[in-house]
Amino acid sequence: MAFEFSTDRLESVSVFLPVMDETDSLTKTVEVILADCGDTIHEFLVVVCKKTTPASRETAATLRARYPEKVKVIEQQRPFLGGATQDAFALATGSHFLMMASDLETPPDRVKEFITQGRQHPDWIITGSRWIKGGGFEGYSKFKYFLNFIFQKSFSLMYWTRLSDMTYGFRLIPTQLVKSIRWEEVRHSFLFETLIKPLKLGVKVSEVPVRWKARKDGVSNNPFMCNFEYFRIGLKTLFYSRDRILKATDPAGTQERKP
Ligand SMILES: Nc1nc2c(ncn2[C@@H]2O[C@H](COP(=O)(O)OP(=O)(O)O)[C@@H](O)[C@H]2O)c(=O)[nH]1
Ligand SMILES: [Mg+2]
Repeated sequence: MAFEFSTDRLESVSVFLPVMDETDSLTKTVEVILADCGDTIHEFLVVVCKKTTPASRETAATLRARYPEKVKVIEQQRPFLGGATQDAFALATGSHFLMMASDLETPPDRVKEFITQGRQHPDWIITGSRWIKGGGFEGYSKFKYFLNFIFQKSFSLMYWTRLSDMTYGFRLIPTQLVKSIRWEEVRHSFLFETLIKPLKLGVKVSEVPVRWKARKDGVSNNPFMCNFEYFRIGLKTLFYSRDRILKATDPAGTQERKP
């Protein structure tokens, strides 16, 4: 039986923007999204950490001053990209949560398409795919392209799904769902975890084609060796029960139980 939750409308979106060394690309991301679908955007959760550069912090502060009712700048508490996302999950108040990056590798002009599909299927996950028709890679290393292909094929077989891209961190998820799940990963492998755990719960997922283009602003913060963590969470989750995936709640359903 699929996990039941009561998101029956896309009312507003909380946009997650993690920042390390981005400046102009962060500004462009916010501007494009506001121009295309500003009415639906409830908030931008800009998450900064100790390693975020002074120039990026300044860019975030400028955006906050320009759009004080929309932009929130958050000091991250949990470590790495997965930790930054989990911090934002806890604070999000829109009906839906949009995971993306601020380096333009998650092109902001595609956000409107995610929202259109999210309105049609408010209780589904809408996820970006670089592997379906209309999507693609530009400036991705040949080696990573090959590994990514093998990884996607292997895990789509294991999870028995037609999904073509389970690791791209460009994804619209009902906020109620992200707050119900017990998350584990803190690095980039978290991007994969946010798809496979809902899949195991029976949540439906649809794909939006996206052309991925290598960033010009700043550099990647995903050490190659961390790619192995994707296998760990992918294999573990395959054997999880629904109770292992969901957070435990008290009988009134208002408080989390401590592990
Ligand atoms: N706040 C925060 N942002 C991060 C962290 N790691 C990565 N990011 C941001 O998350 C986005 C995706 O990370 P990136 O390093 O480009 O990963 P890649 O595209 O998979 O190589 C970028 O906008 C980064 O600036 C982190 O530990 N904390
Ligand atoms: Mg990137």
